[in-house]
Amino acid sequence: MKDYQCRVPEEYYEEMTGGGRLEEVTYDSVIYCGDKSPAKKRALVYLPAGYDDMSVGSYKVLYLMHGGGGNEEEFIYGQDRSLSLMHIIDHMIAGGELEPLIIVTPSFYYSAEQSTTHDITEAGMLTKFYHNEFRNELVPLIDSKYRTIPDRDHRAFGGFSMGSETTWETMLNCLDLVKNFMPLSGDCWIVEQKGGGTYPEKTSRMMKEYIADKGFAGLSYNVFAFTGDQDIAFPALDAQIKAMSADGWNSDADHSLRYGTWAEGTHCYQYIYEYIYNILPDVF
Ligand code: FER
Repeated sequence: MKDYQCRVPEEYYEEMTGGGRLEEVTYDSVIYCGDKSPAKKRALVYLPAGYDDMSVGSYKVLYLMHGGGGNEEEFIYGQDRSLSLMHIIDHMIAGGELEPLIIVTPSFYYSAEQSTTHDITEAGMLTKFYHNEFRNELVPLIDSKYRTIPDRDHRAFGGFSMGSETTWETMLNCLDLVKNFMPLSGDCWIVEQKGGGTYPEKTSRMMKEYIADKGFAGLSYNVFAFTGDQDIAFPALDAQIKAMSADGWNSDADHSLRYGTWAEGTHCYQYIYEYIYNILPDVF
């Protein structure tokens, strides 16, 4: 079995000639986590090399959510604005390690104009509500504006830290829209803040009940979680995944929960990129 411990090759961090390009989309949404007042939202869209060649066809879409205090640019640009993730993805596609795909990086914060102060309780509320915008505004916009394959098998949602919490909430609420999930370094807060760690069995049970209540019980899923053993989210995510595994979440090819850890990985994008390099080819 693959152990998903390969390092991103050094040269993958360098810009590649003939790589993909970035666009941005802006759209009207509302403050779902509040008074439903209007909100202007923004997302970056990575289009792979060859996208402009109309004969190539349609693409899978990966949605990636940033962590607490971040914004829609953070995942792709990196905190140092070096565009590392875009370069890595370009190289992976060029090397045949990854099928071309579209990547969309939205934000769970209120609006594109508002600067964010990182309050973890507030972030926890926003991540819980984000799925509304995903379903009502973002997915319809992306599927109408770009040549996507608009079905659940060809959509994935992943995120880092509070974006991982968003990933779990998206799974619970939008399993009809998305089959594939990549929660990285963050547990599910359905019970309480960091409840995947404090109440792992209850978290697993409540997630199952929630999915059943939504009428999603029979749907297939493919979850690939990853974190580092020195990550502040390790205790919570590790406990949650172990409880989910014991609870039958990884039962067959159509109900798959995979999990990996990285020695000495801490809570930062540098390691998140290593995880994505290793697991993304197997996420769809
Ligand atoms: C976690 C540990 C930390 C987690 C999120 C965080 C969603 C976020 C910390 C921060 O944003 O400061 O298990 O899971």
